[in-house]
Amino acid sequence: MSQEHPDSPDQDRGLIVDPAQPELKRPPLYKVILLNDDYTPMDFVVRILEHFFTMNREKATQVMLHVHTRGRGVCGVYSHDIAETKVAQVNEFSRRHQHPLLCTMEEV
Ligand code: TYC
Repeated sequence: MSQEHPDSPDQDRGLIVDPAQPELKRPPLYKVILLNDDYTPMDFVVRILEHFFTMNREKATQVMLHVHTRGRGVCGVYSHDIAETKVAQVNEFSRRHQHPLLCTMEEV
């Protein structure tokens, strides 16, 4: 009586099965980038960095000064949806306060 499972060794016909590797690619990450301009007050930029990127005053001031002198700077690295939300929140907040400050994102 042969009630064995088809995969059992006794039924093996020498076929080597290469199990498919699951495709597990890490989701891409995005840098949220702040751009310099000539008009947005420095303390407004510091407030943005404290509020939307949970930086303390010292870190926020350091990042603001980096953007001011270098033209752009990274505020943080996030998944696509979080980065997109941060960019929208910062740009909307800036517009509402009538400042030209711009925030953007790019893949890491
Ligand atoms: N350059 C602005 C000024 O001199 C300050 C500033 C810093 C603006 C960073 C935007 O992302 C910015 N008032």
